[in-house]
Amino acid sequence: MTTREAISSCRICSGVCGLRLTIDENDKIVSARGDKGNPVTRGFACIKGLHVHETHYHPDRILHPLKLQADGSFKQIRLETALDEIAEKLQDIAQRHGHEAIAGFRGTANYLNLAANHMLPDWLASIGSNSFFSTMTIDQSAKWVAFERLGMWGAGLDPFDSAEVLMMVGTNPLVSMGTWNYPMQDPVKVMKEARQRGLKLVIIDPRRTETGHYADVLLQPLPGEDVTVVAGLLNIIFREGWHDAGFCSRYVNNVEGLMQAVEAYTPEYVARRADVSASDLYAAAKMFAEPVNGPEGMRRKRGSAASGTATNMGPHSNLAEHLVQCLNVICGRFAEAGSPVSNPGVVSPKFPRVAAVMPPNRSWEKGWRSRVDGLGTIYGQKMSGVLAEEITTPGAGQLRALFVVGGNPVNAMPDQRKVVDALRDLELLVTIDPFMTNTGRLSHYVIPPKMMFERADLPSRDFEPFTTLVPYAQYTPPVIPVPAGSELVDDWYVFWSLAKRMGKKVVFDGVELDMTSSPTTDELLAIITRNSVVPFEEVKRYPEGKLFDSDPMVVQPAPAGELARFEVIPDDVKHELAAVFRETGHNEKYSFRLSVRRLREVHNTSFHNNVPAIKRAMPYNAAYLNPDDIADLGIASGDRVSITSAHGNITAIAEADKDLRRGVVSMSHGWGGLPDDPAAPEKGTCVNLLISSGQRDPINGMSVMTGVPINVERH
Ligand SMILES: Nc1nc2c(c(=O)[nH]1)N[C@H]1C(S)=C(S)[C@@H](COP(=O)(O)OP(=O)(O)OC[C@H]3O[C@@H](n4cnc5c(=O)[nH]c(N)nc54)[C@H](O)[C@@H]3O)O[C@H]1N2
Ligand SMILES: Nc1nc2c(c(=O)[nH]1)N[C@H]1C(S)=C(S)[C@@H](COP(=O)(O)OP(=O)(O)OC[C@H]3O[C@@H](n4cnc5c(=O)[nH]c(N)nc54)[C@H](O)[C@@H]3O)O[C@H]1N2
Ligand code: SF4
Ligand SMILES: [Mo]
Repeated sequence: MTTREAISSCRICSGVCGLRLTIDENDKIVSARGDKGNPVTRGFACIKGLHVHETHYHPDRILHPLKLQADGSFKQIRLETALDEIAEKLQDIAQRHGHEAIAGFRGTANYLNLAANHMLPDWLASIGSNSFFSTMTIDQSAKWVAFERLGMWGAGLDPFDSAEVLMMVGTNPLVSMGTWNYPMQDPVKVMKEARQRGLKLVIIDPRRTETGHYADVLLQPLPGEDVTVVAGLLNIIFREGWHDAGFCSRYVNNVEGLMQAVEAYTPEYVARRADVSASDLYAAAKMFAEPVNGPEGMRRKRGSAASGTATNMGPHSNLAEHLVQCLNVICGRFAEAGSPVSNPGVVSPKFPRVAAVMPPNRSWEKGWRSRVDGLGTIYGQKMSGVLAEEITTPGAGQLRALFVVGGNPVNAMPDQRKVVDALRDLELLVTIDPFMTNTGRLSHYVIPPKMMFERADLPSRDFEPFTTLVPYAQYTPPVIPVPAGSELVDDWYVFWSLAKRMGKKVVFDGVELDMTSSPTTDELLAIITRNSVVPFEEVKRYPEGKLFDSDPMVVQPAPAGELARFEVIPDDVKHELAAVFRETGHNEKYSFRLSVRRLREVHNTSFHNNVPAIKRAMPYNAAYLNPDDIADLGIASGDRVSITSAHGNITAIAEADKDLRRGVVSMSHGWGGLPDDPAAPEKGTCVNLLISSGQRDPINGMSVMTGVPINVERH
């Protein structure tokens, strides 16, 4: 059989691994391997990327738009007919409830789909709706809150290349490719190389993770205690005088206030509450913060602290993130004037990196306020944590129509029952997804998009400074046609064509689109990159991916005059920190805590059913427990257990994990069926039935998803 080879990239996660695809004479991808020639991903690819092509051919893939029928079944419908009907319904809803009643929800598959990623919010703006939601506000929006309360360093964290120490809290980049102070591409080799040059690691995680195996100091606290643990670290650093007093006096307001606020968080208090040893806590603080003796005397150590999802999902998640960032602030762990910028940009525009504080902004305190919890917006987004109430609470802005793009909120959102009831209450739910997800099952229309290898793409422009630490990009043209006889759509087209039908003009990334004839994906990508450091046409010349020789760039000194300062202890932070101290910590009624985690084999709600090799390797989301806890419960790996929180109950399959500390059930999200049609635990369980949406954060509406008190017993 004649075959051809094509180069592309996996766009499931920020790893953006270069792939070499073998394609047969029928244009079918028959195998994939990591592209060893790729200058950044160097052959690395995980099981998902090596099999993602199989999902293109899976019999469950939806190949034609579907419309819900009165009897609950779905019937094929022509795309343009579906769009006509949807546009008509939208006009009707807008007339009765205003345009704000029309909402969009961005799931993870919309981030690495550049044209679609920009189109969704721009479409909402074009129809006059501010109802834009994304997974960010059930994920790491605590980082946005921290930047906006504390301030942000214009030149970014201390560069990874020169880091002597990294602290990672509640994150596992060797599996997730999702840590903000660590390269997201080819993470295992990068770790080995960095360790060889002497990088030290402090890891704070209840589980000795794949990343934790490289730790010099590993703290395994109870989940949900990141505020306690990090306040304890700050306490030790201040007491030992390891903070950078010079940096603090120049760039930080009221460092004394922070010192006082963490005074109560003594190593003994932290040890008792978070169940870590006081001496390990001291060792962690020392390794991160103790200055080193250089040729010119004592100098600050280089390298930064960062958190992942867990810190941003525990109790007091915004406070926890704020304190993690305070570690960087008080130790001055930011790129200095004159230091080289490792990625001056490829698809993003050239912008100066300035060694100065960008002042706090607190955008949620300004502008639009929701009738739900009085929440505001952050970076133009409404809070997904209250999406359900935004649908069910009457009043101005009540949502009546929702577009779900590249996400599956029914399995991803806290408090599954509430989310499902709310989605059922909508007048119009449209899901754009290649598969019939549980969200799709509740939808009035399901529109199947082209999949990864069938469309042109570029990596994210706006996240480039965070996700790509070197000047690298890969333009991926479509490498296979869509399946014969199918009617599929580019995600972005749905919105362009609805705007056209509604008589609206889309201003796409600041450029007004021609609404008479449809643009191409390349034309949209060209708009997004019109000011890029490397011209789009140049990037396109390297579909195999390229590390560009960009002009060297250095961090600029701060401008003269009055400088903004970090606000390390604003009143709300101070009060919350004092309130956490007064909490008792342990809830006597519950003997375990639920802990979030990700699984290498799957991506959130995806890849549970459509790849045989993955189904064999990871058939369900087990409830991982320490082997001693398994023994104490009188159960064995593979037994069913019943898990109960104050909010709900689930049945799961127990599995021993010697890397997990005691007293914790570590379980991944995204699995299971609908509440009234649950899957057997051998096919996966929805942990979000355990998560209450009752105790939400007052700024970003986040629920507590890790450190949740639970009981476990044999089923
Ligand atoms: N393979 C794979 N990769 C993924 C994903 C996936 O589903 N699968 N999802 C992607 C997405 S959407 C995201 S946002 C990123 C997230 O990327 P990460 O934030 O790195 O996510 P995790 O790998 O779950 O790491 C969280 C770690 O926190 C630990 N933990 C749990 N509770 C606590 C706690 O209270 N405190 C502390 N200190 N640690 C705790 C867990 O044991 C776990 O090791 O990953 C992305 N990459
Ligand atoms: N309890 C608990 N809940 C959590 C978390 C947790 O740790 N614990 N983590 C949270 C986090 S960090 C996140 S990000 C969310 C994730 O929540 P979601 O984003 O809702 O979940 P995903 O599975 O990532 O959704 C991806 C969807 O996109 C579809 N898809 C694939 N390719 C394409 C495409 O080309 N176009 C379109 N339109 N669709 C495509 C897939 O079939 C899948 O249905 O879950 C959150 N929920
Ligand atoms: S899912 Fe795996 S192969 Fe795909 S980009 Fe992420 S790490 Fe790479
Ligand atoms: Mo996420």
